[in-house]
Amino acid sequence: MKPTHIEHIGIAVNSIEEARKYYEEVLGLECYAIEEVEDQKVKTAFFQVGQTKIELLEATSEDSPVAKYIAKRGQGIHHMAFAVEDTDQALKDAEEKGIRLIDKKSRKGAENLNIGFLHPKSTLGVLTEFCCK
Ligand code: CMX
Repeated sequence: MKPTHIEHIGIAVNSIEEARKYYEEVLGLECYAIEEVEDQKVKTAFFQVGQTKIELLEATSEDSPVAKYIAKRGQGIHHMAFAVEDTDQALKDAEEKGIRLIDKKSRKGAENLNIGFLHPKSTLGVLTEFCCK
């Protein structure tokens, strides 16, 4: 398993409608998609920056991981996602190296990617995602 690039950086925000103004009006980026991921209890908004995307994350319910994150730490960088060839294989490789998994198997995330998370307590405090098409 060797990540090819950073696929996206997830940023927890209180409101996409409010937060997108900074990305659009100050950074001059274009929001090319807004999508709700029911399974993850988030609404997402995407901005492309080279090979990498910025993914704004707004909680859609009080028990959303993003709502819990903001309640504890405030708005900010929530996770980093690496593009890998095969998410299930990458999860397996990480587990074999002693990393605690959140997802034993990949699931469908935004943009129909196959995603899987590693636990931040096992990855130096950075919630880490693998994803592939
Ligand atoms: N980054 C770093 N640390 C985090 C974190 C994050 N995003 N979220 C939680 N933590 C830390 C907490 O600060 C806490 O640490 P302390 O015990 O030192 O206080 C610890 O992890 C446990 O956190 P918690 O608030 O008790 O929350 P849970 O254990 O219930 O859940 C986690 C934490 C990471 C397992 C959960 O948020 C999760 O499963 N995340 C993966 C799914 C997800 O985040 N989906 C949203 C985005 C999906 C998308 O991009 O489509």
